[in-house]
Amino acid sequence: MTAAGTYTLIAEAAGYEKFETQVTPIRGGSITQNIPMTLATVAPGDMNGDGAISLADAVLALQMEAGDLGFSLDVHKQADVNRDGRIGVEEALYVLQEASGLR
Ligand SMILES: [Ca+2]
Ligand SMILES: [Ca+2]
Repeated sequence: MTAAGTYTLIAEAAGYEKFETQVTPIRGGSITQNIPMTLATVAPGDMNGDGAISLADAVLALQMEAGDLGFSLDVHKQADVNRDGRIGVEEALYVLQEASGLR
C-alpha cells in the first residue's frame, strides 16, 4: 500500500524532454495522466541527441546517407546542419570538422 500524499510523476525517454508533474493518488481510485512528449532540442550535427558532437554522430549521418532512410526516431531533425531535410554527407563532414576542432 502506498502512503497518502502527493507524488512526483516523471517520464523520461531518449531524445525527448523530461516530463514531470505532481499527482495525488486517492485511495481505491486511479489516475490518468496525459504525458506530452516534446522532442529535445539538439545542436546541429548532434544526430543522437546526447549533447555532444562526436564520431558517433558522423557514423549515424553516414548510415543515413547509405540507407537513404530519411529521418528516424534515433536521429533528430534539428541535427540537419544545412536544413535541406536530409541527413547525409554534409552532416558527417560538419561533425568531423566540429569533433576535430576545425570549426
Ligand atoms: Ca551526439
Ligand atoms: Ca542536411
